[in-house]
Amino acid sequence: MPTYTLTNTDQEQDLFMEQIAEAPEKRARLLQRLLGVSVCRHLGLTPLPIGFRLSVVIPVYNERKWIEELLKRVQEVDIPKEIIVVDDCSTDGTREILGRLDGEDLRVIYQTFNQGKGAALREGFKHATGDLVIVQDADLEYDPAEYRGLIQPIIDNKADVVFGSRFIGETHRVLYYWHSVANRGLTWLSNMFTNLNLTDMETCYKVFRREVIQGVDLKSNRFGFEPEITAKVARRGCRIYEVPISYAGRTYEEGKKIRLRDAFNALYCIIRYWLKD
Ligand SMILES: Nc1nc2c(ncn2[C@@H]2O[C@H](COP(=O)(O)OP(=O)(O)O)[C@@H](O)[C@H]2O)c(=O)[nH]1
Ligand SMILES: [Mg+2]
Repeated sequence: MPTYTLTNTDQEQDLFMEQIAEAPEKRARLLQRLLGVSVCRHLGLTPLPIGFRLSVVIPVYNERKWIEELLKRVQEVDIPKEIIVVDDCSTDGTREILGRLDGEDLRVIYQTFNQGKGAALREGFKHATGDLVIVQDADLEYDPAEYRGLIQPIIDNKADVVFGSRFIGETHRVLYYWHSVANRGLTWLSNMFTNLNLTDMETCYKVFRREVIQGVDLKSNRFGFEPEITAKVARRGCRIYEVPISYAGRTYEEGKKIRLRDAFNALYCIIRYWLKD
């Protein structure tokens, strides 16, 4: 590799930058030398273990408007990864878009009938082969650019599971008041039963060591997945961390699907999975 000095010609500098850009581990090492190890750790720029891979599992139901842009944003994330999309029998043209995008780093699994987010995730988790597994909704409410921060506590071997919290200080869209009340209420109730001090149980961004998520027997087919997995990782004594994330909430006109009855179902699941694994 050519050395980089201020007197290099423009072409030499471009060549150097190209070579660095092609090799993420070289880039991480160069940044460590420039900025120092502790600054890089603080910024989440520590090199990933050699051969590391993240599995991104995306449940999709009628997300024609967002799916393409979302997948582009996931693909742009500079982490070695596999993308597993589970289409839950969409009827709005999403399937056709996915059929076109299915490829090397992106696998699409088609459910034969609509079963819900939980069932789609269960199917996706079965196919995951990465070291870690992250859940990604198929809209643009959550930002894939935040994966690096989310996986860091597990990379540092401090955690087995990480929840991204929308309520501890990142940028968020100001939207439905009663949703935030319901979210806080459900998190509070879940915490009472699990004895965890989470601030956002219902968050989409949950990261697991692959052995953890493939080792639990998940039952909820719809949005009950969130309280169920929370109860199950708590019961297993997993080390859980929370990381602040941003949130660009969408409106029902923009495609939001969660309803009041899902809040009641979450309530039921909190108690059900506290009583019985
Ligand atoms: N597989 C599946 N996914 C669903 C269903 N309903 C919603 N989703 C997906 O679950 C995710 C969350 O849905 P969303 O309406 O944004 O709810 P919220 O963000 O949790 O309030 C999105 O990716 C949806 O496409 C469903 O019936 N089946
Ligand atoms: Mg959403």
